Amino acid sequence: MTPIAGIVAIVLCGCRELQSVLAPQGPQARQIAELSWILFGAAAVILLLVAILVFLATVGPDAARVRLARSSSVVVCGLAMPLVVLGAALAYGLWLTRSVASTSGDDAVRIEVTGEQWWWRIAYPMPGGGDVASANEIRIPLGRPVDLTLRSADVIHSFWVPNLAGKVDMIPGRTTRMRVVADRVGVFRGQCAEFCGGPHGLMAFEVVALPPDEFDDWLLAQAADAREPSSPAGWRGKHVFLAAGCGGCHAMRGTAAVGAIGPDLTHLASRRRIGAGTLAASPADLVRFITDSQHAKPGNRMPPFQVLEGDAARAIVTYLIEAH
Ligand code: HEC
Ligand SMILES: [Cu+2]
Repeated sequence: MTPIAGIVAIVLCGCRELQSVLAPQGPQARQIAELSWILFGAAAVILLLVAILVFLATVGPDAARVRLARSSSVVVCGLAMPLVVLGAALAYGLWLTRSVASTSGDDAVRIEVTGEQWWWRIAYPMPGGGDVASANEIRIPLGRPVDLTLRSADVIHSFWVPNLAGKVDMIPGRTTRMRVVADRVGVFRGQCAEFCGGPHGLMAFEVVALPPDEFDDWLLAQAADAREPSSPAGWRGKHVFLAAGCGGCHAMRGTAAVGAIGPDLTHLASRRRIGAGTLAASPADLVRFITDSQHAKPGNRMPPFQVLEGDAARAIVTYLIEAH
C-alpha cells in the first residue's frame, strides 16, 4: 500500500502547475512541451509497430516470417528507419527551439543571476547605471522578453524554471544566457538542476511574473535604501544586527552593513521565501533561520546564531521587516 501511495503522491505532485514542464507559461517552454509530446507520440507509434513486427516474427503466418527474416528487412527496419526518424527528430528539435538562446537586442529586460552554493544572487541592472541586488526570487514583467545572464560563483549549477524554459548550466568562468517570456501572471518555481554539493536539494527559487506597471513600481521600490526602523524594537534590532556582525556577510543598503557573501537583505521582507525556497519569509521562520540555520537548511554557509535566541532575534526580524 505504501509504495502505491508514494507513487500516486509523486504523480500528483507532477500535476501541480507551480513547477511543471507540462504546464508551459511562455513561448520557450511551449516549444519544449510541444517537442516532448511529438517525440512521445512518435515513440508510441514506433513501439506499436515494433510490437506488431515481433508478434508477426514469432507467431505470425509463415509468409510474413520469411519476409521478416530477409536481410533487407533488417537493413530497412534496423538501420535506415532509425537514421531517418532520429535525424528528422533532431532537425525538428533544433529548428523548434532555435529562439531559446537568441538574445537579439530589443526592449528586453536584463537580469543577472549568479549561482552560489546554495542560493541565487540576483541583480537588475538599472537604466541610469548601477544594479539593484536581490536574492532567490526573480520578478519579471508579463509579456516582455527577459534576457537572463547566468554565471556561477563557485561550482556548476543549472538554472531551471520548467514552466518558462529548459535548463541552462551556470559554469564557473563562463557566461551563459537564456531568454524567457511569461504570458501569464503567476509564480513559477525553479530549482538548481545540477548537483552542486551540500544542500543542493534546497536550492530553489521563484519567478514572479507581474503586470508591467506593477513590475516597474516594484523595481523602483527595490532600488531604495533600507528604511530607518519605525519602532523601538526595530531600533534595537538594527543595533543587534550591526553589533552581531551580520553586516560582514549581508548588505542593508544605506547602513554600515555592506557584506556581499550572503544575500542582500535590504528588501528581504518583500520576498516570499528565505533560504532559497526552504522556508517562508514569515517572522517565525526568519527567527528560526537566524538562530538555527544549520537545522533549517543543513550544510548552508550561514553560521547559526543561537546566542540571539529569543528577543534579540525577534528584534532583528522586526528591523528587517521595517527596513523594507
Ligand atoms: C559568514 C557569513 C554570514 C553571516 C555572519 C550571517 N549570514 Fe545570514 N546568510 C549567509 C548566507 C551564505 C546565506 C544564504 C544561505 C542559503 O540560503 O544557502 C544567509 C542567509 C540569510 C537569510 C535568508 C536570506 C534569503 O534571502 O534567503 C537571512 C534572513 C539572514 N541570513 C540573516 C542573517 C542575520 C540576521 C545575521 C546576523 C545575526 C546573519 N545572517 C549573519 C551568510 C551569513
Ligand atoms: Cu545545485
